[in-house]
Amino acid sequence: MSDYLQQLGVRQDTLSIEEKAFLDENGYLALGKLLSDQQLNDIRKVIQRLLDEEGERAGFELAESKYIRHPKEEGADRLADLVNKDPIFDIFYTHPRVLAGVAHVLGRELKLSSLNYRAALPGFGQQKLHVDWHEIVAPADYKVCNSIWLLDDFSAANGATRLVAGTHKNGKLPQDELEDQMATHPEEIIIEAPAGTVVIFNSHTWHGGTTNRTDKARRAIHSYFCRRDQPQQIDQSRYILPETKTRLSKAAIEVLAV
Ligand SMILES: O=C(O)CCC(=O)C(=O)O
Repeated sequence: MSDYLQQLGVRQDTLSIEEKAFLDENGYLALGKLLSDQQLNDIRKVIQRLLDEEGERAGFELAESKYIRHPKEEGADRLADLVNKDPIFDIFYTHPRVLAGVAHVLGRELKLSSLNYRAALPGFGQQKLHVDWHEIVAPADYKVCNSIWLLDDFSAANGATRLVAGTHKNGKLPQDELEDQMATHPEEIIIEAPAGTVVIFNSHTWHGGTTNRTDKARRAIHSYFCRRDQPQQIDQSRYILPETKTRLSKAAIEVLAV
């Protein structure tokens, strides 16, 4: 294990053999509830404060990135660069179980790509089934891996994420295979789980948002990682603030690769 992962508490057995096998086979893994109800309440308050403060500008960092093709999404609230917006978000890229899952997919040389918030607003949220990479990659040559942190209970009704298990290994891209990427896929599964749950998914697994048919926002944070030899979605060196550098451990700074 790389030193910085070890220092952050990642061990060979941080994920069980069964969990690793499930992730290999299906391209995703539910890690259980990693955030307490108190943490969830505190995080939701900070998110609301940022949405109020940033208003129309919210998520502007996405538009500044050349690695994000669709920075704006109708009916979705977005916030970006959470790394520099409150210490409450430190856990999202230093939690040993998340790092162990990402390291299992990408190998030990990994870094944070972006830490963003996405909420599917009532009536919106359906996305194309997609992968987060522009081309097919060989199995075991994965470049990107995501973790979704549920800030609300996810259900089939409120715009939970969908995934087509095993597609990270099929050597096919959804845009080449599907007539309608927006349509429900016969084999898709919906992540239904309580708030506080974290689900890792290999970003080469076909996935996407679904429509929120309730009257409340469906909120989540995406802690998105890439291999160390790949560009970050949000250039962490460009945005890092002195107070973030002072606050974080050397190992956490390594995860940001700044
Ligand atoms: O928030 C979700 O449910 C999935 C979001 C996603 O895959 C994306 O924005 O690319």
